[in-house]
Amino acid sequence: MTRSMDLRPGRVAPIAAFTMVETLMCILLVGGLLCVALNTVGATTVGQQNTAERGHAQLLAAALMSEIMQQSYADPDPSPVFGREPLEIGLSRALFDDVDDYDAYSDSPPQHKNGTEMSDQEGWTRTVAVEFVRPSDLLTAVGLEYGVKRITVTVGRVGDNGEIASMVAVKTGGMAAPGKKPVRPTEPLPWLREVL
Ligand SMILES: [Ca+2]
Ligand SMILES: [Ca+2]
Repeated sequence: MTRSMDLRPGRVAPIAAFTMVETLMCILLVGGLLCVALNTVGATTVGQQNTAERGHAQLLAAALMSEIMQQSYADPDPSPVFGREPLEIGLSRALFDDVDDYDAYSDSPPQHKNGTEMSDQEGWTRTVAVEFVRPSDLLTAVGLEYGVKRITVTVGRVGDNGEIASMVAVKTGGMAAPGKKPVRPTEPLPWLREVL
């Protein structure tokens, strides 16, 4: 941009201006900065949406887990089974009264316990898995009962294979509802072992 100016009398001083190359360089520079800014804004927006989705999914999982944890460890019927007892098979959870009734349960959109759909929850789905675990190893599902059931609630979007949020809790035979005979663990629970 620096040029020598002809200041002799009668000469008209040239007007300072950008060359075509300088103009193109400015356009490229501004365009590049604009792209970076838009990408940053886009990434921030997507991050906020993901955080909001995850928080919503966690609330849906917590609502169902809270309901499950209020149930008995085992059905009070004389012949309880793992899963739903015969009279509890239906479209809603209204008759569920022990934690393993919820095994393989799913709802989409999420429902209240009486079977009514939650408002404005279209597109969400919840699934439940209930498994036996050993008191000494809550991470590994086993085929025999040791007095501990692990409950996993998973929440996701319909059509998506991945989960957005999940929640895990355990229920022991010592947590039976009032009037229900507790199932005695066949080995001490880890925290009981430390106390004893
Ligand atoms: Ca049951
Ligand atoms: Ca039951």
